[in-house]
Amino acid sequence: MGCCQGKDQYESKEPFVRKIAIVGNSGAGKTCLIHRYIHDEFDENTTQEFIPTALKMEEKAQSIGSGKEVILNIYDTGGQETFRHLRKLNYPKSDAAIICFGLDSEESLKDVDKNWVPEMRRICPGIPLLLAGLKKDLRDYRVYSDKCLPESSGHKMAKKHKMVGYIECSSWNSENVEQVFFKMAEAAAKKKNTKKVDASEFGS
Ligand SMILES: Nc1nc2c(ncn2[C@@H]2O[C@H](COP(=O)(O)OP(=O)(O)OP(=O)(O)O)[C@@H](O)[C@H]2O)c(=O)[nH]1
Ligand SMILES: [Mg+2]
Repeated sequence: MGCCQGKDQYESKEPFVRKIAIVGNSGAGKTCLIHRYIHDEFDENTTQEFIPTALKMEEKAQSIGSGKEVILNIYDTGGQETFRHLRKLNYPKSDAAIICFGLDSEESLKDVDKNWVPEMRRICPGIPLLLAGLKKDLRDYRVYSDKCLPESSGHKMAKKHKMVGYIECSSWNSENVEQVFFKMAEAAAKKKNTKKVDASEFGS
């Protein structure tokens, strides 16, 4: 076995690469989550004008403890229906996925159940999925707090789909953002022999 594969790779101190897909409804806050993680700042441009993503890749080395590092190739996929085909072309070879919803949007949580988990499970069977509830800061504002989903609904959804966990975070104030990627990197690093599926099998 080569130095960059399977058990040897996870146990070695050398950094290795994992492809992480970030999926969820348009407007859930995926691009802001990645921007906060990579640049440690809130993406202020998004407050002036909402710019939907098509597809974007960012890279960052994430420590997973005991001196080990994983290079995360983070694929930001646009949640809009227009980008459905582009998303599906990009999913294969993902080692793990963060499925996102906005804590202020019940519809975005319903779509985790209806669209995002089934889509990922079908195209990337067996990869670890982490559920992330975004915009946690909105709970601190009285005008939004009543509208925000309770923490229990995220835990319930993660349990239903046997995801590796549920984390609520805020790209606005950075709460728990690092934890989301730490948890995902850890799970992706442990995952071996992911079944790779060719995108051409899935049509549009
Ligand atoms: N209050 C608050 N607003 C946020 C947060 N994250 C994102 N937003 C806002 O939510 C909106 C959508 O954010 P994006 O990150 O662009 O959403 P997206 O999921 O990437 O959307 P698509 O690219 O279309 O799939 C923007 O107006 C952001 O400013 C957050 O943590 N807190
Ligand atoms: Mg985006």
